[in-house]
Amino acid sequence: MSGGGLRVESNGSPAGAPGAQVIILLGSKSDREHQMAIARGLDRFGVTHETRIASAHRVTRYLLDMLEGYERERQPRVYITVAGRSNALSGVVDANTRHPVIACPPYSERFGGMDLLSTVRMPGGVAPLLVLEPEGAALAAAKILAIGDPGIGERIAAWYHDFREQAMADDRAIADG
Ligand code: RP5
Repeated sequence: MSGGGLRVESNGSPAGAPGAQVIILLGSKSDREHQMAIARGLDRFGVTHETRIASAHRVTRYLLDMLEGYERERQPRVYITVAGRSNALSGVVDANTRHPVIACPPYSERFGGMDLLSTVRMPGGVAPLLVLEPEGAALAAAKILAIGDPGIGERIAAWYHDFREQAMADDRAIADG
């Protein structure tokens, strides 16, 4: 366990490039529901994933130690960061890794949805991608890892095939009354 953190899930899937992996990083265990939707999306494409909890505000040093441990490893990785309210996590992780970071903050309608602004603007040299839907974040991460892993790419292509078939079937069903 890198950094000695609480590891809440690892699907241990054998699929994917040797070692290709998504790390889902949560700011709090209260982000678990969002995390589960991301995990389901990654499972759909056979992408190995692991979940950790490390708030950038509350346990900064702990988070940096955790990232340092991951950075020492050579495997292809994408981070998906999930933190609400004031999202320091996505920017701090992005500034401390060579891997792509996808920010996927949990839904919040409080304060007119203002929390989202903390993920939209970043300082120079800090560039987490932003995907708001958990299934979309999983798909984006899978596509990034598919660059080095044709198996993931094939599963994505198969999923798109079924997705389009369903969309056309919906049209036929409504046209046939
Ligand atoms: C952030 O604020 C968490 O990532 C979560 O989305 C939200 C609420 O956190 P807690 O109330 O569980 O600390 O810190």
